[in-house]
Amino acid sequence: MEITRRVLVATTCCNVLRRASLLASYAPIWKFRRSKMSGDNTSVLNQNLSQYDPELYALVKNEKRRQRSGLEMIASENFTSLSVMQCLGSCLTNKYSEGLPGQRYYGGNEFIDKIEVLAQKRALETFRLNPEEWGVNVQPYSGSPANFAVYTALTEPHGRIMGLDLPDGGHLTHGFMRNNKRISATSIFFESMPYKVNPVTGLIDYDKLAESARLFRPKIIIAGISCYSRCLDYKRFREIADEVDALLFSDMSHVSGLVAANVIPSPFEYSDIVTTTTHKTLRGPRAGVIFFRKGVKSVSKTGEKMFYDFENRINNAVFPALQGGPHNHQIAAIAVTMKQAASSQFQAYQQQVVKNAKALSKGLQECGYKIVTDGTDVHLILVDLRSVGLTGSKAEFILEEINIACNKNTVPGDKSALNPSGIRLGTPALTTRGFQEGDIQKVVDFIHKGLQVAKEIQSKSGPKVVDFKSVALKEFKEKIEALREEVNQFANSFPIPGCGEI
Ligand code: DSN
Repeated sequence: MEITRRVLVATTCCNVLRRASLLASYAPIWKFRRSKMSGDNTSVLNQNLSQYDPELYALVKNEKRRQRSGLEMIASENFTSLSVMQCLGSCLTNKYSEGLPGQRYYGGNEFIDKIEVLAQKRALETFRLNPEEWGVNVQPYSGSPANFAVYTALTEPHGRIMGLDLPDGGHLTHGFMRNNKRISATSIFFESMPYKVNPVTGLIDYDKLAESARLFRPKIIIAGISCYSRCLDYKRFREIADEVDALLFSDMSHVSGLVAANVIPSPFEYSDIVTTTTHKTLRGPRAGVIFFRKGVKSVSKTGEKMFYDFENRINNAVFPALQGGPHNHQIAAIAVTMKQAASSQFQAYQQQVVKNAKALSKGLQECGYKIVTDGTDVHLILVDLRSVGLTGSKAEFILEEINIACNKNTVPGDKSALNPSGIRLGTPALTTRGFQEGDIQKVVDFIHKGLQVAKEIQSKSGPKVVDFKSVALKEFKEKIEALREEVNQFANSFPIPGCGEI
């Protein structure tokens, strides 16, 4: 017995020793694998961007410097928060989760499901929607895929859609085509007939829209803008849609932050479907969201209930029809954004965005510039430069030279989209940095000084943009540099949120 026990102990010890020496012989391989694959701080995969790729790091740093030392006035841009950026740079980017929460095609989605459900819940709460009446899909990669999913879901190929024409302030994805050339996929795959603004007032001509809709009989009417400074009349859109038996689809991308904060009228009361990007006034990640009506649509005289059938159609259009795996880092960032957008600070921010846009409009009018529609209700203005003999391209160029970022834009009545007569200016990004009306007056001064220089240059160069740029860079270099320095100093005195290490 004793012998047997000794033999057993000896054998076990031998086995342990043999295993230990075997393990020891593998150790270098493991070490190599660990350092190669993960976990080890010396591994390439764990290096900071600054260490691993100084070339790219320097470019990102330069972009950060540009954002901080300039005045960001592109109406569709904003500075998002640190929490949003942390979601975007998180491990969530590693995960595949095709399908919807609870019905995925991949395992390991316990937490991803919770994140997506949280984003959905908060999205509905932020826009004060009853979950019995509205559903939401938070998976679209951005605004264009969201809008394309809506058409895919709600109409057949070549189905008819009507949106505001791009040169009149609409968006590419509202069916843009030009001179019989189909530019946007939304006009390639669907039949598009645009509606217009009144060329004198710059306001949407709802009577003409109604007239065209009666003839065209669209399946979908789109209430949405990319450059329009007045609130949309959603009630009127609904009446027109009902008259021709069309669906009303509102794309509130530009104004969704203002809607969340209850600063302008909401499209939800009158719309069947609402989309938004989440990175404009809403100040979140670059992503898209689709809201759709659900539940009881109507009850017949005999008490029979009719139900909306958008939910499956929209969800299936997003995945599997158009997209693959959702971008879970974006979805988490949407959840954070919706939490922020429901706060009282966010409401105060949006009120200031509009106050600043009004101050910008008034200040430029006082300097002699014509503002389309004579003002604004929202976060942007459209400056008609015909009043001062300049074009949008020249203004955009000179303002960029002095570190004010904006974009050239068509104004009502423009013949060419390639040589537009206006610039679009927005206040969301500046307001995020803490600008108030007094600061906006300073911005007005900079813009006016820049455009005065542009006029001087033009009087020497003549009308061609190429000559204008050449004269500007050769003969007005010092004047431009001095003005740029003033802008830099002013801009640098305001903080930018959301920028971590880089
Ligand atoms: N490109 C955006 C804008 O500037 O309005 C819309 O997608």
